[in-house]
Amino acid sequence: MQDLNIALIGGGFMGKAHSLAYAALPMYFWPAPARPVRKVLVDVTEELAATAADRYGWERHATSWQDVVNDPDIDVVDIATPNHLHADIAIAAAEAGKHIICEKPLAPNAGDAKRMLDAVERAGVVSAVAFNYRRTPAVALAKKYIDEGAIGTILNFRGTYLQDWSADPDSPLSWRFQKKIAGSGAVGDIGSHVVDLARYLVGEIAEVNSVVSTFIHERPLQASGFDALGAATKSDGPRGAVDVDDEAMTLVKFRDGAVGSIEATRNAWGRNNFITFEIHGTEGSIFFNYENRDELQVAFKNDPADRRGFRTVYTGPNTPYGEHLWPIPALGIGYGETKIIEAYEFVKAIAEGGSVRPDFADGYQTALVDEAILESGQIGQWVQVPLHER
Ligand code: NAI
Ligand code: SOE
Repeated sequence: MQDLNIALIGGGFMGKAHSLAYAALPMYFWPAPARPVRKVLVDVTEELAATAADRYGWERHATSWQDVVNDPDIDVVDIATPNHLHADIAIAAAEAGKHIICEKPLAPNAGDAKRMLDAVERAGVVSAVAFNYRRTPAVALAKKYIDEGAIGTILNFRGTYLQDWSADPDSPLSWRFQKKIAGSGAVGDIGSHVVDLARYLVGEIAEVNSVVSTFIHERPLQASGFDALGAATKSDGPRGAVDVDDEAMTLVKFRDGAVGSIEATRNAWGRNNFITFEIHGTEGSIFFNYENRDELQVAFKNDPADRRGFRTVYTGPNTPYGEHLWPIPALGIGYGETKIIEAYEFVKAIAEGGSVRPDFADGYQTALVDEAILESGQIGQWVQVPLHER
């Protein structure tokens, strides 16, 4: 089995998730397409890098991503830093001939995303953007039903991503609330996941009409660089300005005629990781809620009239990826499994000399949709989304 030497840049929340995925990949997918070797983890200080490398099982640690992406021993660069660093790291890694997986959003803006796409295309390396919710088995099952025509022609997509980790104005001004680092707020951070699901399940978005709001205008300054996701609230001390959105409601028109809506907010008390979609087709409907991620709800027009209605299908060994996961439906799929499947698809593409979706072209197209949402929010009108032809 071929070894793939990985360099992970960023040892925070996603550093942990990606480390887990590389360690677990061969336990789930056996024989593995290649064996990911956790070679080097990079973070900003010696202490952060050493601790994360030790905790997450990396052979060594470093504090300069520049040195690491040029290391001939490294095959893959995995970018798990805040958004403003994605472009510089990815472009340098592509120029050094490394395969790249980059966390979402691909970049803080579409211009940077395009530069990243150009770099990987020039270098001919495999690229992936980490929209991992596509990898939830129930979402893959929804895609299978749609591709098989089980719900007919899609008419309507209604998607949400609702969270409350930052609904408290006393939660800190982490990098996610700073435009120069994040690019945008709820739009790029969580709305982008729903845009990815909409593109995956329905197709390309042609136009958007959005209301984009910021309800919490300032937050307590925080000392450390990583984002504790609302965990370190502080009611006294200096505050700084939030210069990104925290809520966006969007009407969408898809290129093939379907319509829909996408809602993203960080102010939804009681909602945690409330990623949902309901899709209506001419032959039936599908509903998914990530908070119950083992389940897909389906309703079919051709069911007998006295039995028609939503029913629940639990994912398991007979649904996508199931043979590699757990032997009985509803044992429980978690966030970790979505990342393991994501890592598997990426590693398989490298081992087979192929490609994987979502790739940097997908990340760029999603960034174009995000940018149109932000522009529509500013001008209060429908905005057309440019289409990047693959
Ligand atoms: P975090 O704040 O938990 O961790 C970021 C890490 O990057 C920190 O350890 C920080 O010290 C490190 N870092 C910062 N500058 C660096 C540099 N120059 N070199 C090396 N390391 C550096 O952030 P989190 O939540 O892990 O987010 C990272 C990325 O992952 C973001 O792009 C975010 O949008 C994305 N993300 C994606 C998720 C998903 O579900 N796909 C979930 C959470 C985050
Ligand atoms: C915070 O909103 C966050 O960590 C996002 O950055 C991730 O993309 C999402 O999947 C979980 O929530």
